[in-house]
Amino acid sequence: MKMTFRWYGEGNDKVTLGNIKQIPGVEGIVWSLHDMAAGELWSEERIAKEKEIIEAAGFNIDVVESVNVHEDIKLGLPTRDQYIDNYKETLRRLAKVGVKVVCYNFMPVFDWTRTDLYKEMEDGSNALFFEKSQIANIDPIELIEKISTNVDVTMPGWEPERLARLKETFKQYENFTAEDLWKNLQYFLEQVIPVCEEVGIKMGIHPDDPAFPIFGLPRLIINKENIGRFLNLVDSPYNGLSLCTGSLGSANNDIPDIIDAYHDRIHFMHIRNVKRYENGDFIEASHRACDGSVDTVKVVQTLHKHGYDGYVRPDHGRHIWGEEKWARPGYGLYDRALGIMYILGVWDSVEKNAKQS
Ligand SMILES: [Mn+2]
Repeated sequence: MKMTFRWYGEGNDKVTLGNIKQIPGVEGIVWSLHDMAAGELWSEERIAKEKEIIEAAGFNIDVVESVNVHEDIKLGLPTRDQYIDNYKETLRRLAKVGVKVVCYNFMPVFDWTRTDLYKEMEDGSNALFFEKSQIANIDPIELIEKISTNVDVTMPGWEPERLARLKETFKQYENFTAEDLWKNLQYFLEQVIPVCEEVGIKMGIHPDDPAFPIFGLPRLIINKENIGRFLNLVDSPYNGLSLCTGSLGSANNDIPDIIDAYHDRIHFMHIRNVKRYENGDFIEASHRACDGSVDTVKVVQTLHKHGYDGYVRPDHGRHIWGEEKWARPGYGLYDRALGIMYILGVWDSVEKNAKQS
């Protein structure tokens, strides 16, 4: 298991590389060029610059999250081919500087959805919250406006250019079915995976978040059965998963069982916990197993059992010790660092037991 930490780049993240360096065990930075619109070709200069900054701080650049997929590809429009060509060329350029894994998702319109980015918990920390009844009664555009008003950073998946076109995009998805989306995903993979095989980049799709349909939009990567279908669309080790325990944990999925079934296709793990309530609400809890609905101990044990040597990162953390005043929603420093220590603590103890027996 290779530990990593997501970082938004110089001037775009108040957490510094120096901060991250002091967290035990972190080998790599999960990065992206966050100002690139989906479908845009990444410049070689910008890639080289990012590599230089990250490597100078003593980290590897092996994992990119994300190279975003243009909406026209998901919609299957005739214009998709130019964006797929850009995607392939970006992958070639990333491979050239040593990138090994690219994370992406194939969710229509939104990358992720919550109803509150600063829900206060009993202990005074706060976290991202999803209240099901709010989603049922609100127009998606109104929701995004409501919850993003007090956030002064651009969040991945909610870029201004994407939000500006929201109404139009929703219109394009009228009468669009899950089968349409499967077909367009297959088309994309059939184009992109041969390039990955050639240049040595492993693609890891991120599950849909939350892992159930919202706003009438189809969702594909939401459970074991659909993940199996996805892997068979193009049956290549380069067509794999960024398995996120938080996203899959928003619905009643047996995540250790999913790891058992598909471990050889997992290239990247997002490990975090969520606490699900009976009414369908969920909140992002600490990484500790007893604090949420995901058995994070069993997740790490299962990875160890299969000799997992891919990349891992703690996923979202709560805001603690007042960092909601400066940190990105879900991407503060402290709780993610605590998450790393929990994951490594479980891993090290399992490793020690395995060696003794
Ligand atoms: Mn995730």
